[in-house]
Amino acid sequence: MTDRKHVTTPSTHYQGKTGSRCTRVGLSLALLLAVLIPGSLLQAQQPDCSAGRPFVNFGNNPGQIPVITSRNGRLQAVILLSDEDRNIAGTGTCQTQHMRYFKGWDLANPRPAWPSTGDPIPGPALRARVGDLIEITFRNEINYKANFPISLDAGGCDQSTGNAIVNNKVQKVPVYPFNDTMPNCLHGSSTANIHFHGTHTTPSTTGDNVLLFIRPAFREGGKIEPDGEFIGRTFGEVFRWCEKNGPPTRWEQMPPAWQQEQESVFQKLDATLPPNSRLWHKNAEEIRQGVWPQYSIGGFPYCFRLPEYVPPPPGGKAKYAMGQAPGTHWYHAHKHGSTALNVANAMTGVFIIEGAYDDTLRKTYAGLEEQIMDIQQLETSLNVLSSNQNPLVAAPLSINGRLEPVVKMRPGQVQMWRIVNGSYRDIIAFNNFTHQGDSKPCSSTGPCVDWRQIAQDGVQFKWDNYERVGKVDAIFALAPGNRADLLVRAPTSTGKYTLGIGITPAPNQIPIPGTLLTVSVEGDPMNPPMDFIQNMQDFPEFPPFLRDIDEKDIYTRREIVFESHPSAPGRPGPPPGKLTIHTINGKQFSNTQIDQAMLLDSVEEWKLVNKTQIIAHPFHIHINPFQITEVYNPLTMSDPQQLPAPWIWWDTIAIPPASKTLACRKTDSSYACPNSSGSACDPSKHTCTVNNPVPGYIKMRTHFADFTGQYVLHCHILAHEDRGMMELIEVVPNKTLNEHD
Ligand SMILES: [Cu+2]
Repeated sequence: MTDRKHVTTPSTHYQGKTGSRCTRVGLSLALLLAVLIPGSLLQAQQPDCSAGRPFVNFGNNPGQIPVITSRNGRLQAVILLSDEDRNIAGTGTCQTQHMRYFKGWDLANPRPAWPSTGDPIPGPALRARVGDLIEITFRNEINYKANFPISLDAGGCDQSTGNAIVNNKVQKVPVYPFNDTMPNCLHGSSTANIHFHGTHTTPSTTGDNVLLFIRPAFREGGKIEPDGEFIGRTFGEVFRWCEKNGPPTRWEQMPPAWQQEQESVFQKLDATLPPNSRLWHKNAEEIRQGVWPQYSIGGFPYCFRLPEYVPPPPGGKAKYAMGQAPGTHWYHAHKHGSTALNVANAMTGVFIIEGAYDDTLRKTYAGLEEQIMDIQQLETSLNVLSSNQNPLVAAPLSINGRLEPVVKMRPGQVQMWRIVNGSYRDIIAFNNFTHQGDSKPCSSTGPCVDWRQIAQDGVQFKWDNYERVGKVDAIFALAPGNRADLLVRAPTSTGKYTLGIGITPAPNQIPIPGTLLTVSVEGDPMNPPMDFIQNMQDFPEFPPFLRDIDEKDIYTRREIVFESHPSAPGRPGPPPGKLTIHTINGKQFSNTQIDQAMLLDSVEEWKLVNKTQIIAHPFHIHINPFQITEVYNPLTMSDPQQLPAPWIWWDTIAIPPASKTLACRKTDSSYACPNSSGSACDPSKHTCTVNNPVPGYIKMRTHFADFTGQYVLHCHILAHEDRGMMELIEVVPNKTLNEHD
């Protein structure tokens, strides 16, 4: 590492107090001859980040990461955002870093033992059922004064410098923000909120509202304001109101004590800040206009329902209704400007929403054992430059806070694995299991652990797709934000098997091989051995609201273009001192401009285009999932591919990158370049090279059912989102629903 061009950032402003390691900023500063300078290592004792420790599941046994389960139709949880020292693995390193984290508990069981292993574990798993009301007391108690002094979203972009050797001398050099500007830059990392990724609910007020900025509680003289007791009491009132009336729609519906406290605490904080960083007047103006205020301090009461599907009444006005799809969803911090850093700090958790899907699986498999896996890519400072330049420096992947953990299975057992790619950056291809030690694919060496996929992004497969896509050991890939449910089957004999993956920020690159976990098959064999589901009647029934969206129902079509603009033409990366600008339809995010407006209860078809080479920007839209009907990857497909129905539902999809190398089209006797450039096809590779990159694309269909309001679509490479690759969108009321049938 020392002979590469390298800059360290020993004290970037967005790091914690003990932040001390190389951020692996892949700068190509031509004038610098930089070498790695080790930072001061503040380690009281040797931290343990070793690979191969036991897998820590979510559950309510000692040592497990808690699961908070709904009762009587309500999930009542406290999620606390705080900070502590945790051990974080780098490439071959293990260091104690000060990190932000979520922890939480059931309101009925305040502050149970929280596993304190030093591992950067995710927040608690939430387990609710379709139809439930979700009541979450979110408290932000980050000690910003002591530990993250320049993290308040009160000023401009984060600034960081690094030490580099220039002309044989150690010098401070700027490494951020260069040409990034507010609000599309990394900033304000102690402000947070929670996105409930995969929920079909209201995006407004106390729902899945990512436009909220929730600051840490105010600290003065050893006290915090508002404190947990006050929050608990006033939010209790909010939830009782919400149970009766649904989510509040106006600020005046919040308890007067909360309204007054927010104003008073904001004004106290404002008095300590320069005028352009003060916030209360912005809230006051929104409240005056009857708009839900954007800023909170110390906490926020999330209250929303996960709707059960109710068919639109025959002859009625609404044509479409969606229910919440039961499945593996997740939650994570989503404050613009700090989403990537907060998710990299482990501010994520799994959100399991149960329904008929789970009932059938448990009927088919009595005592079905589940492994819940939150894949993380942990960092305390971000490398915003490397994702399109040097994929080799990605942070390692861990599961539930541990590297390559060992999952136990009994011989002949089938388990259900709920896998969330909660990494902030990388795409993971699930390749195969191999016998530990020999690295040979099991298919060539005898019985092995194998899998079949049963759900994508928290939406169950239809039986046809279980047979077609969920074949035994079929390779699949999860972009950041994607989920998969698998049935995993152990062989009837004992042994150890490793799960081989490929890690890449782009499918057009050769993935870096790695190991995600090991399965140790041990203990009493299952008698009789369990097997994959073989009969349609044992497979979860497909709900009617997930039927295919018909072409004749499409009301309108749009094109959404993702493009990263290098700051200098013809260069693989930005020039010295410049960063790539990430845009959607040619512009960066603005919180004052609606980029797409859709009519409630309408069906649309969108072409998601990627004009960037190398990077497969993962498109994600909140509130409603979509069906993918067509794919074009210019590198691998000579023509766009129509996908066979029934189509799989997704809420995040990596769009194939643009390419100058094109797959040639097969003709009767030879291969022809699909582009009209006249380029010749390489006879061995069947590819041709053209001058202008040909964009990749995905076509998807969706309906904007049930909920109006403003929310976002964005790239799920989260530093791209923070740096502007996001659109503000709105579903607007449909007058025909009121006036005509
Ligand atoms: Cu992106």
